[in-house]
Amino acid sequence: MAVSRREFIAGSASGAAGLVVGGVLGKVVAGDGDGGGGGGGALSGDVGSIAEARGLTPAEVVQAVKTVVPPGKPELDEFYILASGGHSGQMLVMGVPSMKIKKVIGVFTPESWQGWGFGTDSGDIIRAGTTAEGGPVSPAQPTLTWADTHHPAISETNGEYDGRWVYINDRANGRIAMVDLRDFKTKQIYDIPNLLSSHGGVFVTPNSEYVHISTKTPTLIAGADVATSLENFADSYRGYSTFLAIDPTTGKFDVARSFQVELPPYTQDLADAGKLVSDGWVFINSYNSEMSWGGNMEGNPPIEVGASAGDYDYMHAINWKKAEQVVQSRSTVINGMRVIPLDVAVEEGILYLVPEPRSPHGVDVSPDGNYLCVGGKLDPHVTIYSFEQFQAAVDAEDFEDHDQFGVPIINFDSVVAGRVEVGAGPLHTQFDAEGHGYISLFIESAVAKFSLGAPYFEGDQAFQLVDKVPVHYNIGHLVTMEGDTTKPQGKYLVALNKWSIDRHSAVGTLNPQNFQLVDLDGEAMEVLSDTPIGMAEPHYVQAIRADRINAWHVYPPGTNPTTMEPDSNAVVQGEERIERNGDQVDVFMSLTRSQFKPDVLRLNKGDHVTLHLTNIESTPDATHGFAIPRYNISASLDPGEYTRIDFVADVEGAFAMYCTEFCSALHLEMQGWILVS
Ligand code: CUK
Ligand code: CUA
Repeated sequence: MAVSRREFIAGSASGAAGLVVGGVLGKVVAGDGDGGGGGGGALSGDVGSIAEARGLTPAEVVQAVKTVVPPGKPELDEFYILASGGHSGQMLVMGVPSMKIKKVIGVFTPESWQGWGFGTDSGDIIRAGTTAEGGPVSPAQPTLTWADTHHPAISETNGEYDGRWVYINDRANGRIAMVDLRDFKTKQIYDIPNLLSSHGGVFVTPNSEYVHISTKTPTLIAGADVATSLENFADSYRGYSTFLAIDPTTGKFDVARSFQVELPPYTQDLADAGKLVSDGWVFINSYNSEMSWGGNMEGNPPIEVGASAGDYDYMHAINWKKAEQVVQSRSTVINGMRVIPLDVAVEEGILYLVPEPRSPHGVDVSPDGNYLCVGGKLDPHVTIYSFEQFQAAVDAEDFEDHDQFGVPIINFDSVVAGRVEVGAGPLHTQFDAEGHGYISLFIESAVAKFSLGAPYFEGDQAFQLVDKVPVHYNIGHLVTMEGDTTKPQGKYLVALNKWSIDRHSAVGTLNPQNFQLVDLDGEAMEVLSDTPIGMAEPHYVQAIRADRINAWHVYPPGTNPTTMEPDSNAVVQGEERIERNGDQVDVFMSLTRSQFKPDVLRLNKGDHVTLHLTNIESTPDATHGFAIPRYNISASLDPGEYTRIDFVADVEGAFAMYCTEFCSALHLEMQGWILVS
């Protein structure tokens, strides 16, 4: 609702709006305010006139002031969020509170503007992510070039984000990638053995010992009869919890030190690492403990019905510190990965099940490590378990039963610390430093704030619904700033909404996802802004304090981003050359403003060509592109960067190579000729 300038100023006398408007608008222009009403008026004058002309309320002006990052003040974005790019296969980098997208990182999918996967050695990273044993691929399409990224996980030191690396999974194909936050580029993609798909089981342990990733739909066991496997589900399928060891210097996966724990063939879903008191454990939700497999045209209920038949599913609690020792002596190797069999995991006290209300989705561990908050999609409560009670129940063997695979089921009543009725369709929980949880309510389209128990809140203050704010619409994940670490920062919350009817300008029959920024500092939660995400469907995001990121501005001269080391084939100015050896041609080329050197390549048809390209600039942002028309080759080299391109000159003609970045006044002249004759 728009207000007149007079109302605007009068109405702003109370609350934060009054402070800002009163202060900033000290010099309100005299006049009756008729001049600017409606659209199309020139936006001049003071804040009040402009707000009036644009039909903004005082509250909306305050919201804008809280989120604006004016030109030249990037430091006002106090946080980065690293968001999955959904089925684009990429990752997004955004700022908070501006909510502006700063970068799209090419991960699993070729991304032409970055030269990611278009002829450079980055293609080797994408190809390597397709070829692990156990990763079924079509001989006709040996390289997977799409993915469904879901859950980013930032590396941690002592339970806090350390800003070094971020991992992200491919829900579709059960793969994982590692991105280095020095240059925000992907370094490794790994196709995990025994995982056909994955979902939310991605997180890093508190000192980045491991990144965890688990199966979503369970995997067919080698040797099981495919045709009858669904009817014999319990014997034919298994889940796997994977602990991928992280190399402490490079952040890459150390497969030799990695291992898996075999799980029952339920559908393992979201997961989180224990921390502080619960460090050494991980917790994984599951649904479909009914092992329903569909067959709705074969006389069976659809999976959605079959998987919701029971009243409870099971949270899996895995003692990874114990598993790390047991794997040395009691594992089998399946498809190149050490696996602790299910019966060994039970015998050794590595795996326990905890009943949880049916169709659970998120499990999130509180900053002190003691509370495990579970949202059940079909239950209006958040169920809050205590790790200390869980530990006592394990020690006392306080089991209510065992499942059909022999896994002990902890007595539900012994481990529940509290339940809070929060609303319809609770999914994921994040935290602040004061002992509140914030849970997304998918069906209700809202965020509910609730209190945890001791040491944060005691007596009738504990486990209470505190506040609720509507969001638009159908919220999935949400994130508070560093809200899944031991040191949450509070301040803001971002709601990741799946639907956005009437929230953005019409862009055809598919609406964008809608990120909403929520202010957590006031008495009540308040939505500050809507941001359309013009690609795919981000699932999870993590938010990290900007001052924890130590990104490079330029590469040390000749750096190969795939190794982050200077490359022996990089050139310095004056050493550019072409070396021919039979039909192998090596070109050592420099790129600088505004020329390629050499700028003419004379090739014979059929030559095997290796281009060693080095951007010899040291000026930040002096990036050059390198593209060859019709050869499907595109590279992008940041200052100091080396990259390699291999191709066969199998098409005759004159091809005009050019730079794809407008790098200088003579950028258009940054071109050259490749003659294939
Ligand atoms: S999931 Cu819960 S809303 Cu992939 Cu983490 Cu999307
Ligand atoms: Cu280099 Cu344009």
